[in-house]
Amino acid sequence: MFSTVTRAQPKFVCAKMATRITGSLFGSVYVTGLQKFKNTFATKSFGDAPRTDKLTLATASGTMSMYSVMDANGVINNKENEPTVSKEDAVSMYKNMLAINHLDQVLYEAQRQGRISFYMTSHGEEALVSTALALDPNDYVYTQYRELGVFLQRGYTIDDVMNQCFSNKYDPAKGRQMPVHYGSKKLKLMTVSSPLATQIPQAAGTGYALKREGNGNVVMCYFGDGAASEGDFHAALNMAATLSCPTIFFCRNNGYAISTPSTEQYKGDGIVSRGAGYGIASIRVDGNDLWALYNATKAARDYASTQNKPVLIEAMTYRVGHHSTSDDSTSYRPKKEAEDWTRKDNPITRYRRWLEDKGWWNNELDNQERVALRRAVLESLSRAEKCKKPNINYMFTDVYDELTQNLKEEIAEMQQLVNKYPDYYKINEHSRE
Ligand SMILES: Cc1ncc(C[n+]2csc(CCOP(=O)(O)OP(=O)(O)O)c2C)c(N)n1
Ligand SMILES: [Mg+2]
Repeated sequence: MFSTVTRAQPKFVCAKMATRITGSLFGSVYVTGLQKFKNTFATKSFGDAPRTDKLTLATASGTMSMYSVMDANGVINNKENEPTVSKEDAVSMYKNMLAINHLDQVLYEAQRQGRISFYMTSHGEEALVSTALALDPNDYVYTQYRELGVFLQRGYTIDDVMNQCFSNKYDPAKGRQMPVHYGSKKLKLMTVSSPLATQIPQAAGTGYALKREGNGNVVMCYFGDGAASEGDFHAALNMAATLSCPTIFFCRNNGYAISTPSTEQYKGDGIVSRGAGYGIASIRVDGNDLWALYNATKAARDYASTQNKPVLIEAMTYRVGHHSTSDDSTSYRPKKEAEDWTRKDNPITRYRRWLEDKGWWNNELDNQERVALRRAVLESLSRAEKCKKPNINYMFTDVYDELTQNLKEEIAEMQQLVNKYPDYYKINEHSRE
């Protein structure tokens, strides 16, 4: 379909073409469907390895199948795989997918107008909302930055998004983070951190702590195909496997890491094949198929929670937008590529067709929702923009429980300076609270 940039993992590998990994390095590994998380390794220890007199430099070959539930028209392939969720939950996911689009549009433009400093869209990866629904509210979640849908589905509001992006006095990060670095203690959503992959070992550690607590809660950790090339990814998977941590490692393989296509990112069978090397149950999923993501996450959650073991999920999707407001993707991929994905495999239209077939959605509701969302997003932006900035003293707080003597002196010095040049430092724009 895309001649210029071929992905290492063609998204829609024909079922007949897709083969299992049977290379002797891997033994026979993994998962073909729900409730079938298997992890059978030929080699448990050196002593157990079967002997051979054949000298072979083995390589794993083949492509792991991609679990899917719905076709491009939103029709369920096998009715047994259709999840049972309430109408309320099903509709809330669709509304959140639309909300992502509206927030992305408005905030992208706001950055272009110089009203916020930076933005990253989640275009094309909206189906992720269902992974949030599949978790328990008490599970812990680590994200990378392109998981706005997960935040919304867990209860992060449009106002929360705006307050964070505008770094105003209601921003929970108190103005200390770039836009899109969301976080919520209440919703157990760890704050996004800019250095790639740092969240992955943290999630392994949190999984270990949850196991010790023994409440059956798990950790969900999202990251990109590019982040999976960091050493932290490998350290985290090994740690989670050896320490038996109930952590779900969720890779959004969207075909690019800024301008680096997946074809240049790795040479194996994507990210999922790495799970086998660490002894981790793994599954590849169609990342634009909302129900496949839901089922896979639910099964992974059950497995992690009951077995106290990690799981690796690789979701195949496509980054439709530019990497960020600092990027112009037309310089490294044809514009048509993104347009084709939006037209031929759009997670929102796929899911909308399912909802309509169910009789839970229609054109009229769709139009109403879009108008309401547009208004809600614009009103929220205008409120957030008018709000005062955080108190400047927040530059010094929250590192130590109590301010140290030298920090107190620095605050006093700063106060003197800003009082002397109030216009230069625009001190009236900051809250005194
Ligand atoms: C340690 C580190 N190296 C490099 C970067 C710069 N950087 C930011 S995002 C990114 C690409 C990440 O791609 P991927 O993990 O595939 O996520 P995607 O943007 O595709 O969602 C890079 C290289 C960084 N933030 N941190
Ligand atoms: Mg990527």
